[in-house]
Amino acid sequence: MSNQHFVSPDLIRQGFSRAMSDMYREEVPLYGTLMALVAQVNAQVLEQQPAIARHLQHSGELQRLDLERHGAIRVGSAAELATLARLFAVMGMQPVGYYDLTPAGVPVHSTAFRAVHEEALHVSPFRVFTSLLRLELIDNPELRRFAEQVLAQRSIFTPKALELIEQAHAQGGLDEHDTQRFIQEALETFRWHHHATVTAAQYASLSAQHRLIADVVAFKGPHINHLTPRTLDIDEVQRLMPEHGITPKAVIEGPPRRACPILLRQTSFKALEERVAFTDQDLPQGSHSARFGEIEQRGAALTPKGRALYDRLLNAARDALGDFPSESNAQRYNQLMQAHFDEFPDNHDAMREQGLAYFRYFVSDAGLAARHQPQRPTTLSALLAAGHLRAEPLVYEDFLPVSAAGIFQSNLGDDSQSHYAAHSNRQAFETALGRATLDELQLYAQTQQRSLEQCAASLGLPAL
Ligand code: OOG
Ligand code: NI
Repeated sequence: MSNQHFVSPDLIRQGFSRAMSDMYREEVPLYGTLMALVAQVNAQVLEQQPAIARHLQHSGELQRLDLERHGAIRVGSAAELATLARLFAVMGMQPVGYYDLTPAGVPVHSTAFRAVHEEALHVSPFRVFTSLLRLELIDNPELRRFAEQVLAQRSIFTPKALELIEQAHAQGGLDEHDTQRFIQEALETFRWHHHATVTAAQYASLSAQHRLIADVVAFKGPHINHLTPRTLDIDEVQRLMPEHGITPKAVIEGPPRRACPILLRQTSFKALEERVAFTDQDLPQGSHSARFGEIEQRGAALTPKGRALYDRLLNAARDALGDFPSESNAQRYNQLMQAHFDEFPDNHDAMREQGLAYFRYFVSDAGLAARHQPQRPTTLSALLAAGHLRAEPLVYEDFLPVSAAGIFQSNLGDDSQSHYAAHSNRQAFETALGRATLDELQLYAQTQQRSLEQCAASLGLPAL
């Protein structure tokens, strides 16, 4: 069959991300408020800081900024995770990274489904942080069996979604008509359900084991629990949130504020209490909180060396605090973070020269104009110094385990600290997923390498 009528997976993802955002805004009006606030602050930053606007224009991030968001879901079984991987693959999303949340007392391990090539990311950087419940961590065998049984009985995908996933994989794509249908059907998996699949008493015992277990097991599907827009100034949005009736968590997760942002900074606000009906109730009489709001600011992707430095400084600041960051020690935590991160160079040249971050290289007009001059520079550093090449840091497309744990914790309530002796188990996760997760560092290195090769080709140089 000819594939010329297939819609590109990148456009399917773009359409799906929009449809998801529309659905969530309808379900959670506060998300609309947050989107408006983020858009307002982003416009202000672009107007007041032309250097940032220029950088985002050069790197292509400006064009994708308003489309940019991530969501999160939690599933209960290997079969659910494996089918989700096939669903996301239809939209060009692959599992990147492995995050073990058990050290932070959250009984899940996770990956992020996202596009992997810079051109695909440019069309739609939509990502979904996807967690698999580790049922083996439920220490009560009876409750564990009950949870397994309940999960085995549900199907989180509509029959038509399953059919279209199979069709897309068999044919190698979907045409326009099937794409629209696929988006609508796939959306159903992520919808909120007011009716639980267990009785009030069963919900209570699942919740007593861990609130997250109740959230995954007691409902028909893995409702999207937040959608996070990208802001250019997270401190400013955090400051303005209370004026809009939103109370953010006490500390911003991730690195401190810097002139040159790195990795990812995030803050969230508490889950909503929502009315739900248990199977022994006709009307919604119970309540459950799962859905919350979050914002993020993204910065440069770090190399293994940069990441090791980040992890060391973060751990040192947290050790010095001696406790989990919270409302009561937020100010001291911020001071400690600022002080420790003094050691992390805060300008792009130093970050590049010391090999701390990944960059993309672009040929400048001057570089092109000089390409036939015999005396022109030919090494990377000389080309940069002469202004023939420009370097832009690669934006971090992934997540951070310590931050994710903080986001989980703040939304589950502070009473839910649990301790698990279990080890991280990437292999079990990948067996459930039905494939290996991709290494994010390799993806950044490949993008950097491709940009060097393109620059070399445009300048007529053998290699850079
Ligand atoms: C996911 C929490 C992690 C992030 O941005 O790090 C997360 C969840 O609560 O399911 O969304
Ligand atoms: Ni998130």
